[in-house]
Amino acid sequence: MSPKPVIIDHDGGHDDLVALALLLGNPESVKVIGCIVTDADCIVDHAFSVSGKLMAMMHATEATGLFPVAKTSFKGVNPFPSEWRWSAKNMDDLPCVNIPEHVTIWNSVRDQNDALVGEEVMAQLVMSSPEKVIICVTGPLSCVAWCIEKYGEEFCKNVEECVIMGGAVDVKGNVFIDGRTDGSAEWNIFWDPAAADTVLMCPHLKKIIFSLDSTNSVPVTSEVVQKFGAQNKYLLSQFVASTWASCTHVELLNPGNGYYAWDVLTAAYVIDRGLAEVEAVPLEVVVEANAPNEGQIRRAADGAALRNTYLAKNTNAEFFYRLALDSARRS
Ligand code: AGV
Ligand code: CA
Repeated sequence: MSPKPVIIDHDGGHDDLVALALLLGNPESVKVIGCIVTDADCIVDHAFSVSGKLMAMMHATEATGLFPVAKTSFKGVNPFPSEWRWSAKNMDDLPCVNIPEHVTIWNSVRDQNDALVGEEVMAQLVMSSPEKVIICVTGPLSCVAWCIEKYGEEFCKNVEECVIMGGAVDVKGNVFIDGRTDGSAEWNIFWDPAAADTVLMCPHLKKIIFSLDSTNSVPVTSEVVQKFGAQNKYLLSQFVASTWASCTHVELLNPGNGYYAWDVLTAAYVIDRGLAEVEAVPLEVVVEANAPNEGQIRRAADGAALRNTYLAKNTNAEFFYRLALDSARRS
């Protein structure tokens, strides 16, 4: 089977960029045709740069194709904590993504990508694709919502499915702001609840949701990260391991609220459906501004058939970690 066309729509966190690396490391199964970056869990110029450097690295060493890397214009309703937003800056400085010959490739296409508008690029890539496209969303849903609102069915009919990291359904969320939130929302949805509402309510778009219910099975642990030492000769492996290595302290600082491979699991499912099971579950978003549970995703009373939403469950964690290790033996 020829590789499936995939757009990754991310927001520049550690695991967003590992998710991109994982997709790029599986060219037999997926062909990345676009990378859309939003100024949410990052400062967007840094995440734009790391994305381009990874693309260039894989182009130089594995002959994967170049594709548009485009920043969106969205600003969140509820911004991410500013201290989280610097991680892409650190990734941009890693030696493995700064090999001179690779950076030269990125620099030769950087300006033309810098001039793009992410939301327009997503719409055009989807609507002009000869084959239906999979969209892997590892940040807020603002861009997909914009495409639905602007182009409706013309856009939706060429999307195979949208595989989304977001929300917490039967488990606690991860937005804890003292005196403001009750901890039921998850950050990607909280950033732009109205966008999540537009996407979840759209009957024409098939959604597969990796909420905290499924991602809680895949913490980023020292045990997993240290296994990458055995394959450190590969640049892609160096990138994944260095990036994940800067996340393993989070659980120690905040027991029970550590760093997970949220986005990486979501992207891995695009590569291999064996990683989780899915169940049709009607979901709705709390959009009320300033409510303690603003941005919560919860089970809706009805509308299962209409909403076209599937919730991932029963994650196969061992299989996931193995896939992450295997995929990184490239470049
Ligand atoms: O809620 C998970 C989402 C994922 O898309 N992001 C991080 C992943 O990229 C927000 C987030 C939750 N906890 C975080 C987050 C933390 N401790 N540091 C950075 N981002
Ligand atoms: Ca993310």
